[in-house]
Amino acid sequence: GSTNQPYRTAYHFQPPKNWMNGQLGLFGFADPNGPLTYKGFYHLFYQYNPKGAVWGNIVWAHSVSTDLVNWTPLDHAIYPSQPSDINGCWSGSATFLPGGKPVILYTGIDPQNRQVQNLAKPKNVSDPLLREWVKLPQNPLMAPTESNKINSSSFRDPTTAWLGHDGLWRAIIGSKRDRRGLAILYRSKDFVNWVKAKHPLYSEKGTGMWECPDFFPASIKSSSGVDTSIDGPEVRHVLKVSLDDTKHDYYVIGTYSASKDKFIPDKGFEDTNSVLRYDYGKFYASKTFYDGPKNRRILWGWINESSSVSDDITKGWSGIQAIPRTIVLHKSGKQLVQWPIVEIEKLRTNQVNWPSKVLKGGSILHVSGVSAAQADVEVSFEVTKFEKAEVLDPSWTNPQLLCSRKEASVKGGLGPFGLLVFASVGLEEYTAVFFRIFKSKDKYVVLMCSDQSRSSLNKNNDRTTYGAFLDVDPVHEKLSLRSLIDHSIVESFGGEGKAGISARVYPTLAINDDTHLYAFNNGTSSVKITSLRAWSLKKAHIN
Ligand code: DQQ
Repeated sequence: GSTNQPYRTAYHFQPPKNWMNGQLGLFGFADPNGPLTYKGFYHLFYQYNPKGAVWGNIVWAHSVSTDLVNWTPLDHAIYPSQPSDINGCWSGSATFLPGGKPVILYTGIDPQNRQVQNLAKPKNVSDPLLREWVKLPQNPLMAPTESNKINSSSFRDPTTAWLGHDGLWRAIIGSKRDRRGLAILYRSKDFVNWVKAKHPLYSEKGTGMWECPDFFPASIKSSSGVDTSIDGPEVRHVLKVSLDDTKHDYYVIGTYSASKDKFIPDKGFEDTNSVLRYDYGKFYASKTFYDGPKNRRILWGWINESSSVSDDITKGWSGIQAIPRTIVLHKSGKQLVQWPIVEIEKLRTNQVNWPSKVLKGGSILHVSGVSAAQADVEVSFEVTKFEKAEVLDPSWTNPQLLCSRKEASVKGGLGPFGLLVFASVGLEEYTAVFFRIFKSKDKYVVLMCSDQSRSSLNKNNDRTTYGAFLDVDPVHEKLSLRSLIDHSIVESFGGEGKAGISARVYPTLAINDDTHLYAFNNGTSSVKITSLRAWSLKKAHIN
């Protein structure tokens, strides 16, 4: 219940408790694997430890949904059963074969602890729940050998495959050689016999191991999603990798050269410092899938805890999934834009609607009428007094460092202004999600921060502050912020989805009904709230 489990979420995906093994609901889970839609159901498979709240004993757990909000658990879909996966069933992806039959490529850990790639097929394709999966006797289909020089402890997480005009399927697998991250490319005519290509699809020196790569097209014309095999002048391609070293997901936009079977990043992305992130807080091992019936591409990401391992074991669970996000290419072609799936809005209730109001420098306004531990807030700001903006020092290139240097408590000219979420009534605890506007040579720069430094009186949590630069021109555009708040998580979107920041927090006072929400401005000059809408969110039925 919510009294002894104040951090359990109400509408984020979490696995069912495993009471059967007699432990106190111990489980842990991670990467979303092979999400797909089939015969009216969404399927989420995820890395799951049936035996504890820490990583280990990995199987593919399985839940289904008709709306991506409410979820029903099923039996584990894939678990160790043959030599090629006897030591673990790690991440992978689903692909639809012609005729609409799904198959799963996943990494297995073999008796020598080598990482190899396996194929599983539904036992019964007429079962919309896809409950049982059978593994190919030919597994593994891809393995490290003496001659292919693949590093057997760095060869994992096959992507959804795409079909070329030559009739060959392609999939990439994350890897590294020394410190060079690799997207190793394999091709196949029949999805069973896979041949390694001479060159990787893409590689980058100095980046370390690439986990959970994702490679997909995005339309330059519309906000509709496109299926993974679509190619041509109307799409750009996106390559995402999860860097094992930093535990962040990075993406690059570019061109897929089908003739060379290579990915060529756009100008501006060549430099490793210019790559973008889906989320500048906690968000890892993410994966997209094409939702055909709704014609959109959806991004799933795993968000782990910021609490100590012993706290995770005490509460008996670890890890949640971010709210699925629709992703589209921004019209500039320079970045992706993401937004929580529209279905989450059906949980909204008790709308609060503010008329436009001035938020004076130094003020804090209570947003009353919502259950602030379980809420959705959208706020837009208008800024006029640009002469008050602080000058951006050219050495301030790292937004996360800048946010931690200039936390919410540090008074500025234009900002900090934004929301205090998970706030206790005496403000002993709060998490601040806010903007600051700086003046640089010829433009204004918007910094977006999520400051966890005062989030909990329990200092035993990771309270790192996160930040991102937001590509919004505050002179001509409104500055918007949306935050999804759910007991121990706040997922924030700035600039209508141009930047996301997700944070896990564990307040001790600001829990359940003692949680409050405020709008604040700790700058010297006032800003205007042009609109603020907030809702309580109902609990979803999850597992
Ligand atoms: N988690 C899986 C791996 C993957 C990693 C193992 C990413 O396949 O590389 O549980 O979090």
